[in-house]
This record gives sequence, C-alpha cells and structure tokens, in this order.
Amino acid sequence: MGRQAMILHMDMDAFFASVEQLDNPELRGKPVIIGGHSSRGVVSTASYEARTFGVHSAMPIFQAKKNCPHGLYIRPRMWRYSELSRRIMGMLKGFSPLVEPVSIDEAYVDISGCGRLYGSPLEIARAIKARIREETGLTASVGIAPIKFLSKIASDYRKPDGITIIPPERVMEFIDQLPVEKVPGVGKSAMGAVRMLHIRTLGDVRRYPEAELLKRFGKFGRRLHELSRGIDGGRVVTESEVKSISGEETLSHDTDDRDLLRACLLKHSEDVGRELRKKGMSAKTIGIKVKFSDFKQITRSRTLKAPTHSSERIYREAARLFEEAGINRKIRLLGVRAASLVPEGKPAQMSLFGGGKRGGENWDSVDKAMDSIKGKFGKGAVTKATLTPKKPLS
Ligand code: TTP
Ligand code: MG
Repeated sequence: MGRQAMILHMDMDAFFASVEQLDNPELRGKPVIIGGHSSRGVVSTASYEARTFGVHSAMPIFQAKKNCPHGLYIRPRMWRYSELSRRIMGMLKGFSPLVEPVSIDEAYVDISGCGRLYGSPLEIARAIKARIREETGLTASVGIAPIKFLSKIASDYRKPDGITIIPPERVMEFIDQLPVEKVPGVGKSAMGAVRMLHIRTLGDVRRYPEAELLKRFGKFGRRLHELSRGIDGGRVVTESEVKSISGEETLSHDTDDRDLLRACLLKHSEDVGRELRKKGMSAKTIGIKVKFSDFKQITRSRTLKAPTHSSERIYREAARLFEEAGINRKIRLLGVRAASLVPEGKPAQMSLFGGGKRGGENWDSVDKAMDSIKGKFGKGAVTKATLTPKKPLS
C-alpha cells in the first residue's frame, strides 16, 4: 500500500527576461530588465546579470535605472511568454497527468507514479529540465519533496538552473530550520505577530504549544502547526477537477449603496478572473449571488457566446446581471461565479482574441501582467487605475 507521495515544483528562471534573451541573442549575458508597460513603471523581472546590480521584480523603473544605468530595458511581450508557457505546461503533462499550473512560469507535478518510467526523483528532475531545454531553449529550477509546500520552497533553493530534492527522511530536518517567512502565504503582518513570540523557524513553531497558537492565530495558527509537523493537505489539483470558481463576501454592513456594491462586484470579478488565468481556464458562464438582509438569496447567470478569463468582461457581465435583477433592497452578501470552465486556448476562444479590438488582447495582457505581480505580493499590490473602487469595502 501507500507508495510515497512525491511532488515536483518547477519554476522558470528569470522567465520574461530569459525569453527575450532567447529570442534576441544580442541580449544574452547582459543585464536585461523587463518592464515599463503602462504608467505603473515597475520592473516585471530582471535577468540574473541585472540582479547583481540590485534590480528586482516590482522595483520602480526609475530606481532600476539608477542601480543599473547600462541595463537593457525591454517592454514585455505577454503573448510570447504565454505561448512558451503553454508549451511547457503541455510538455509536463507528458510526464504525469497530474499537473497544476500555478502561474505563467510555474507548476506542480505529482510524480508519485513516475518512478517506473523515469527512475529516481533526481532522474525525473533532470529529464524534465532537459525536455524544457530542448523544447524551448530555456532553463528551469526544480524542487522535489513528499509535501507540496516544501517542493515550492525547494525549487527556489538553487536558482537558477537548480535541482533540490528533499527525500522523506530529510523532511523534518528541513522543516526545522525553515524560516517561517518562507512558508507560502505567510504575510508580513502575520510574520510580525509570530516573531513577537520568538518564533523564527518552523522548528520553533513545532515546539510551541499548539493550543496557544490556535488561540492567537486561529486557522492560520493551525495550518502553521500542521506544516511544522510535515502535514500538508495540499495536493496537486489538475485543471479538469475545477468545476467553477467563485468569490463572495459578507459586507461589513447591509447596504443598498450602488457604488459600494459595484465596487464589491468588481473586486470579486478581478479575483475570479485572476484565478481563472492562473489555472489557464476560461469560463462560459458568469453568475452572481445576492443575499439580502433577511438572508433570502437569489442567483442569476448567463452563458456567454465565447468563454472568457478577462476580469473586465466578467465584471461587465456581473454588473449587467445585477442591474437586470432589479434589486432595491439592502444587501448582506454579494458574490461572483464563473462556471462551465474550459481550458484556455481552445478554438472556441479564438474569436475573443482574434479581433484585436479593445476588450480583447489589450485587457488580456494587462490582466496577465497584473496577475504575476499580485501572485507575488498579494491581492492588494495593484489595481487597474480606472477600476479602483471609489469607496473602501470594509
Ligand atoms: P517569477 O518566477 O517570480 O520570477 P522569474 O521567473 O522572473 O525569476 P526567478 O528565476 O526568480 O523565478 O515570475 C515569473 C514571471 O512573472 C517573471 O519573469 C515576470 C512576471 N512577474 C511580474 O511581471 N511581476 C512581478 O512582480 C513578478 C514577481 C513576476
Ligand atoms: Mg520564475
């Protein structure tokens, strides 16, 4: 019974910058900085050559130019990165059917069953890196561990072009020395609070009374404690398992303020769109859910002509459904839902992006650029200027 689980996490090295260096040999070995699209003016990523000058993702371009005046500054070509990303994800599926793309340049692969065909974890890691290189000319870093969250940490360990394997018998040792801030999803404020208790590593967490952690941090405390004991419920979730994606919230107070409600729809549309893009999926059905002060609830939905993963498109549909519902009562909860999901890049989708009109490719690439930033720095990091809610939601 129970063969040992093995999860691989792969993350491309300096992805956008490496693609530019691949397509333009003159850029190779040089400090390449990708960024400068729109008015936000932040660095998307920098080649490892540029990183030695202290340039990194999310840094304002003007700062990057100070640190690295001789750098080669290049605008992102999202379509090209997406194309390579799709190829890489497709290739991974040749190794195992259990592939979970997490962002444009990273994915989890459950390789528990790959041993017979490909050999040891090290051999599998080498084979995957070699295939990526053959297929695209690019390098990736790979981490392998029996536990999902550790595989992600491992892939970051020997970047670029690295392989890090945490065998089952080394898991506890690895966890013990792991700084809490390395745990995916641990925000700055939580980190501060944890540090107040003189907890620095997951080893410290494990030695801390669990009841106390639960009392102080609730769910987060429980998760931290579980992780510190090497327990992680996370498994590799393939695209086809996702049936719908939704976001909803109970408002801080019941309201009929249109601006506030629209802002709320917008926020959830953005979250849902982002989640879709992260999963490489598009939705054919968009719906809303409304709960009133008296807890009665209605849902409305519409099937689109062509599937979408554009936050703006989702918002437009959600707002329309909301208006059509003719609501004039106070609302307690509002949600947005995307269903009938199909993998991105299906022929049905072509009409949506083929026209080159506003609402197609433009928004698509803006959406995607924002995703990669939010993915790293949390949802509050950026919002489209024109879509910023007028009032805070809570
Ligand atoms: P990352 O994998 O975080 O970074 P990277 O691949 O450039 O470098 P590393 O070798 O450290 O993995 O992000 C993948 C791509 O997402 C990156 O090439 C550009 C984009 N991105 C942004 O646009 N903004 C951001 O703030 C970040 C972090 C990434
Ligand atoms: Mg990367």
